[in-house]
Amino acid sequence: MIEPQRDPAASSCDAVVVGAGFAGLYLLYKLRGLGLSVRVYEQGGDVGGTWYWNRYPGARCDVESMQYSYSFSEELQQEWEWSERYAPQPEILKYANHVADRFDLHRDIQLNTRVESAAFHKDENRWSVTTSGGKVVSASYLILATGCLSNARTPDFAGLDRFRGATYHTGHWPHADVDFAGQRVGVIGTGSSAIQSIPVIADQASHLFVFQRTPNFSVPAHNASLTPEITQQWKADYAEKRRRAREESRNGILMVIPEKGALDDAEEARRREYEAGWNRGGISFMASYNNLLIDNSANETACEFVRSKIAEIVHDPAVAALLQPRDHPIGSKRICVDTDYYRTFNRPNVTLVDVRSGPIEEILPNGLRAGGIDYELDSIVFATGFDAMTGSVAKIDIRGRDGVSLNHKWAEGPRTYLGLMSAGFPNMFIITGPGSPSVLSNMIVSIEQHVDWIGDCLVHMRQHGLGCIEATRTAEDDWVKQVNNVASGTLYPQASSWYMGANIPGKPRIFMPYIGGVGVYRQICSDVAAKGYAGFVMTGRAGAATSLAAE
Ligand code: N01
Repeated sequence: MIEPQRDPAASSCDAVVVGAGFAGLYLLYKLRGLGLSVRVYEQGGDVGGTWYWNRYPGARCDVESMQYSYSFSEELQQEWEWSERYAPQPEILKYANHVADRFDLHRDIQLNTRVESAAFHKDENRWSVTTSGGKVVSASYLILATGCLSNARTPDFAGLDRFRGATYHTGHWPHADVDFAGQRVGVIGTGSSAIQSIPVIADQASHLFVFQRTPNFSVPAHNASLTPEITQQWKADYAEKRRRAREESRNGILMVIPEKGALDDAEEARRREYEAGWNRGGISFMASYNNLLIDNSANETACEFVRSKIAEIVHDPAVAALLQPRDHPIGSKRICVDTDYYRTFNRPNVTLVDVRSGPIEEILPNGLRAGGIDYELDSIVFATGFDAMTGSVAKIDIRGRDGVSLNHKWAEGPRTYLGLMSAGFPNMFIITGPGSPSVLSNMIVSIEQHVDWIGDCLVHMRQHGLGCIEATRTAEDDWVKQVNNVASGTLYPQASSWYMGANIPGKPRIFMPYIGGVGVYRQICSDVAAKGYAGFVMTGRAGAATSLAAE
């Protein structure tokens, strides 16, 4: 393939960052602090990424607020006040905006602008980046901060364009208020987004039909206001708590995991343990024992407990049976965290429709047909998920060394070294990319680790007068093997999940995130750096960056 020519008139900077979510914001802060000129392009109308798009009713984070926040600035973490144990979407978006204002980030962020393509020029060690406005920018580094769950996916239902009512996707929710009062609403899907929105929509709609193909395990959030005492407990010891979450936890979230497995306890004691986890609320339910994600028999005890809870809560035994997951180990798909999800099915205005036994056949002008039955609907909410981890990267036409396309290279599944770089794509970094803990962790912890590592790496290159870094094929092959090996020792690959790419027809089935834990992963990355960036080749002279020309 022929390498495209660089436009000599293109404006220049040291780094182009794609995306102004939590990763893009911290990247800009960090790299600017290192003296680099940075341009951030964001397709949305504001900063915040996930929290800009996912503004569906009931949207909130399933990681507790005191932990789902940046740790890079002591002043920031001391001054910001979270209102609830699990922050609602508007508050997280406000936080993202606060960070952008507080650190004067807006001036280097261009909103409403997609990066359409990027091509590497090996003679100059620079990327040419083309935006949706047709502008071409030249940069030494291209950093993809595009998010793991940012490419919302609506299945290709027949008749979709004929529907006369309103349609919504939870991951692409409108910014104007949506009022379902008096409407017959259909929600398709029962993942985390649906499970959060269904109780709220049921409160508004005259009737809600939930179209479920696969039931999911969900545990109660027990959300509540954050008292000043709890906030203070965190803030008094924030640095140490953050350190432990970063270095000692598996998923970047502080939780206590007992040193025993589920089968080490007799039945009654086990039930008490699960009951305590259920009453505590949130994803720490999976920390009730240390072997729930590696031992099928142990896992089944937790599955059975949650199924028994569903049977207790849901009055109609047939509906309860439909809501009880039986096709995957609990936690092998992201466990959901809800407020009143199962109870919602006791409402007279809510109907659960099993589209496993009677699939959705087509969308009709006034509703949809599933299993031969017509359901009249005024609005349809697609809670049908995302082309996860690779979807947003794939939308950019990225050409690396010798014009090779990243989509071509990743056709059989993503290949990276440490989830940070892909061989053949020099000077291109991915934040929380496939092959890193990313979606299996507290995203902000993983984002900060990647940004800090990249910052150190670029300083190292500057100090040594180097202009080009690239992962070697050997290091990448070894890492891909390691990622697969670690995953195969767990129950995760047993589920048809978006972690495996299983929700996208034709997508290769590969377990994409690194499951060894954030502490272990951080150590591996630090060791690589300490060994002179082992597995990377650093060459070349730094391409001279000029400051951005006026745009
Ligand atoms: O998407 P999903 P999501 N016909 O892919 C169904 C994070 N998140 O947006 O399982 C009928 O989980 C599909 O059914 P099936 C979190 O990491 C976090 O809910 O494929 N149904 C499934 O039920 C989460 O895991 C938070 O059989 C169809 C649903 O659509 C991730 O985002 C909140 C269908 C998709 O579920 C994604 O969650 C929200 C079809 N043709 C999200 N196609 C918090 O922090 C798909 N489905 C709390």
